[in-house]
Amino acid sequence: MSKILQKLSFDEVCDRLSEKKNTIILFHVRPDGDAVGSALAMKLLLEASGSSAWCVCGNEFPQRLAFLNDGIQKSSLAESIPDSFEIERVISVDTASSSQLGEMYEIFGDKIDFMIDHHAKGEPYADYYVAQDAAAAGEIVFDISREMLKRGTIKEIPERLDFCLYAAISSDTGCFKYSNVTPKTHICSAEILKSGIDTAQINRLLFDSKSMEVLAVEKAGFDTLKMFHNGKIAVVFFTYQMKQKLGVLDEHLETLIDVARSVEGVDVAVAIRQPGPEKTFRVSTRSSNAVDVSAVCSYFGGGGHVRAAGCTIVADSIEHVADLVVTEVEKQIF
Ligand SMILES: [Mn+2]
Repeated sequence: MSKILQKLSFDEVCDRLSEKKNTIILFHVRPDGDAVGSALAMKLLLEASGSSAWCVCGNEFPQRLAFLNDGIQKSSLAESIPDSFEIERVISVDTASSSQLGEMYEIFGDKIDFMIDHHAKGEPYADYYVAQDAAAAGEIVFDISREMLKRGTIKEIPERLDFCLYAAISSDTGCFKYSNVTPKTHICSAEILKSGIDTAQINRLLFDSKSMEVLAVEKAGFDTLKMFHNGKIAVVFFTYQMKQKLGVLDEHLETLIDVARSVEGVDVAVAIRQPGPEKTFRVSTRSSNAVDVSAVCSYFGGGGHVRAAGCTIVADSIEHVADLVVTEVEKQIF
């Protein structure tokens, strides 16, 4: 029997979070700046309100985001939960569907109290608060933090909280460049800036500095670039063989899609990568105009936002995956 999931109001979320409980905060696999930033901010917030909290993910905190978790929590793996930590509550942030929790769903799935998210096309797996107009989960955690301050649940905004939230918001908006940015996004950021954190440094670390591994991936990815539909669709590949040859990790492949997206005239960018030797391919898509890539990815069982979505496809070759995806994108263009 599946339990009936309840849609929560903002106040109900704040009420539940105000209860002092040892809390596990889950966030999605292949974590990005929003997942890590909003989870860490939630930990700081809960600790300030008298709860204990620990962030957990199926993957380790990515190396490139180490500036966020450094000094707050060393590891995000389930093994890192202290033995003395008696779990009383499990929540998730920035995670639209249970599959995005990876193996953590098997461990914690039936214990999740509620989820806080901002994705339009998710499948709730617990009681949920989903603010689809929020550019990042960080924006929601920002609102919660200010509400808890107003209520007196916390006495002050914890040190580092705004730092984590700014990184979360900047990360999910591509440094305030994407179409998900709203006046509210800037209002949150303006409030955060008042705390005097070095936002230029955060943005440099998030966007203007890349490891040699990431640059090697982009270089190799550039050589695979293929254009379709009169230059409106750009596709880049990254096979398991390339991954082994360059000795890079999955976390180094995140900007691969930017190679396709940066080509002049491109409306839809597609990055296809093969994480392991199996014929299972991860597809990321980005749209710069009205093309709904979440519809494309939903067709293959995935999901995401209108302009940023992903799916997994099993096929005999990476070229075949490209054909399948391009055909679906073309249906959306017309
Ligand atoms: Mn997000």
